[in-house]
Amino acid sequence: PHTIYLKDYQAPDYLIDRTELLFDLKPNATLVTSRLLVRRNPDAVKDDEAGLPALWLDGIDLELLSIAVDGALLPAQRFREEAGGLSLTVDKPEFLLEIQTRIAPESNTSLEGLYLSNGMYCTQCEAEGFRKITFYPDRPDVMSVFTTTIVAPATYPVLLSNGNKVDSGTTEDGRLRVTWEDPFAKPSYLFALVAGDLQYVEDTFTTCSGRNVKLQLFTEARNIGKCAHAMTSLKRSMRWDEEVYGREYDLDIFMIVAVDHFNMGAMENKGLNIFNSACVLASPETATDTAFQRIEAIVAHEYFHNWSGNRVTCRDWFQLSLKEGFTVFRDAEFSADMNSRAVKRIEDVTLLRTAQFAEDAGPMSHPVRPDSYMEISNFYTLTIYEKGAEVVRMIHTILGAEAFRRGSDLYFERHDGCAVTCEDFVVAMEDANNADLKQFRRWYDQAGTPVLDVQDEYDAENATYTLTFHQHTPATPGQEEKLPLHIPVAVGLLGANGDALALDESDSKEKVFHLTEATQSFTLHGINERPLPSLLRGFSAPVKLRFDYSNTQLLFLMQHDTDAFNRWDACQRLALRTLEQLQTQYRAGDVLESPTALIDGFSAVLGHTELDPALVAKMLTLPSAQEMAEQGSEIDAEAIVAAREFVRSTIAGALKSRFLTRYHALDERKAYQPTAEDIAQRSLKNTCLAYLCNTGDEDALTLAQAQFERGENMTDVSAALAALVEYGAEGVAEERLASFYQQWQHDTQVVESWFGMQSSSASFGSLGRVRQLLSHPAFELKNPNKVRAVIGGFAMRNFKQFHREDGSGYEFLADQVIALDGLNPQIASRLVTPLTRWKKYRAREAEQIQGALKRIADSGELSPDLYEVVSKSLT
Ligand code: B3K
Ligand code: ZN
Repeated sequence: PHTIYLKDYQAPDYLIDRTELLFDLKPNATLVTSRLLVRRNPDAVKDDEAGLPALWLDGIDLELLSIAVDGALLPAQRFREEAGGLSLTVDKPEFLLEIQTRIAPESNTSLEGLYLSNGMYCTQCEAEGFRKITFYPDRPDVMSVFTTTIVAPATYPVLLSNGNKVDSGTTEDGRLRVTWEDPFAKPSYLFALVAGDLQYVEDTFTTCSGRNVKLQLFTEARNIGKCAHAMTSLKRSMRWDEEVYGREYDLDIFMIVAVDHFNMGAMENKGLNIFNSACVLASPETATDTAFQRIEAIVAHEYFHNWSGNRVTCRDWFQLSLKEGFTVFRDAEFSADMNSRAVKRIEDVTLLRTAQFAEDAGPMSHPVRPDSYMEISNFYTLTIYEKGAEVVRMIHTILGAEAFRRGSDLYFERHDGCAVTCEDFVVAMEDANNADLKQFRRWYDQAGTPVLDVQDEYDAENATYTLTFHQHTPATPGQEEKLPLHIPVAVGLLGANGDALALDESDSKEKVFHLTEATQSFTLHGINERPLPSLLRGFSAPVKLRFDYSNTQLLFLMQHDTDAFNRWDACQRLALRTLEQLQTQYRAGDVLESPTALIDGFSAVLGHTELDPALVAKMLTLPSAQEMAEQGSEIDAEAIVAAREFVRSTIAGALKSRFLTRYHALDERKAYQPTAEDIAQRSLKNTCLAYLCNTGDEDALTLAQAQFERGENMTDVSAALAALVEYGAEGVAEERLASFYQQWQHDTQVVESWFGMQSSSASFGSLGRVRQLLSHPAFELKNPNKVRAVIGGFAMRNFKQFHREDGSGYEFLADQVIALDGLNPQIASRLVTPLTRWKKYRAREAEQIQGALKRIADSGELSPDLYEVVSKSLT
């Protein structure tokens, strides 16, 4: 595998004005005929005097049957098949190219290109999957108008592709034929095809200009009762995008298809979004609140791509965050508007701090706009998505909501129908507002998480309060020198009675300081008492903020901060600090000290009945072991587990009666609804239940048992089951798991979470159990959801068992990754992540993990995907 650099970007030599595709579907011999109107690109770097350049077409795993130019077969000396594609010498500036290839969807286990899932044909083309379908300039800056004809046996009554259906009929031999035409020019990565025996639910949406759009959601017959929530989410997204961004849908039809075998969440193909079943199908009996909210967010995300991604797309894959960062920001704001804003922010920041900060500090660290890659599939990362969204959010914060909207309007207007860069986005934001984001641009090309150290000084005599900020970003692989960034820091001040203090004459209670230098001070005047600062409100920048708060100050912020996010964050800081101290005590062999400050804090929070229960639930949730690992300088897995278990059980014991009171108060019998209010209530109730069961008391487990048996909705049932599995006796857990499986074995989504619940359980999910799950009849190594549930659940969410001191967890993961690489490189390369950060562990674990990685490296020829991650991790 070789490295591709942004600096080498060159405009394509040829453009494809029209693409006509004909698919004759057969599981092991699908014929693909393409007719391409090819034209020399006037904007290419060129010297045509010396003859026209060769036309390069990407192609992988294709059997080439014929090539014709303007109706005549192309002689053999005019083309050459090479690794990864086809090179043609045509010597005409414009021509019609016809190519026929044969492919075998049935044996395609990479789930990229055209493949079969439960007997249904579907495609996944982003980033470079189209080249597994036919020879084509498979790059996002070649945009073409597509017409697609599908021919299939009558057993595949539903034949779908992008755009509008323009023709349908039957062939002479009785097969079905349908033609779709997509009037919007698009890159090949947005192409999609689906063929199957599917049912659908239908609805309509009237756009702001009064056009009627048909909405269809396709799935296998057994899932037809699980489509309502996604449909509601879709309609809400469409309305929201009109209201908040002025973006109207553009085709007459919008389709969603649910597919069981899918590498990621979903895909925004023009007019035909394809979804992982787990990210679109839900019913109260089978899906948890978390699933309901995830579906709402992903449906919105993919829909929003219609503008931020499809109408305006990326010039090259280094610009991926242009569409992903922006679209994640858009979907986060949508979810915030639909649900609790603070809780949505807390969830996103938790993910960022846990996983993106770790990525930024590891061997795969890269900027939001990377400057090189080996395999683009490896760059669909938390940095591109989540940090990219934070960068867009900071632009929103710096410019303000109205100015941001002016910028986005200009961006869409200026670049509609084009393939552009992150730079174009920033320039549009500047031009629309006469703003200067020169220094801000560094966020796009500087990797690593900035650390922000803050000191304060109060001058009682002059009533001034000064905050001094010092920023620095640690070096990352290939980037030693870091420059100061433009960091917006939102700040509020609290007085001794807990009131928000006025920060200036106009009485504002919150201010955004713009840090642009390595060290910078800001002085506020007219501050008549020593204030307590509430810093980086709403997490206004993706940095690690350090300020020397005392426990008392953190408890005060937890009680009084008007910024809900910072209220939670104060609680997290207190918990992280407590856990850190306990790890030190554990390592020293000392008696672990009771976490009294944290208990006081939790007790106060639990008593706060007017606070949003969802926020309370978040505050009561301890940082995960993964987050603790990211926090410290050296990872001692055993100490992390010991400290965390100690804190949890001590809190559970100390506050048992308060948890019980709150549990009963929240345990109302009512019909399930996935509303923000009800979800909040259930989340706190089930948080209380988990703590109660953590005491191991019989009455608590009986409570869980009763909740499990009532079976009112999947949220309550699975929370109760998870608590029984984690804290109940092993025999009880086994029995409940078996009866649950018995009941739900025919529901794929439920079975997936049943797998995940076991493999991620610290007490139940031993390696032995996980191995058993791998040989369970419902497990399928070819299904990414099952792999993620069982193997991912163990390696990524079961810190305790995965890090067993004999290193068996690491060896197991290495074996699975090796086995998977032959089937599905993208999944193998994702799954290896927990092994990539070995340098951060204590010597013994570091050596074990490094050994497992080396074993993968030496196991034979790796896919480019896995090779890149493993080789970068080992250097
Ligand atoms: N754009 C797709 C991701 C494709 C990943 C390809 N390996 C989903 C999304 O972000 O909406
Ligand atoms: Zn996306």
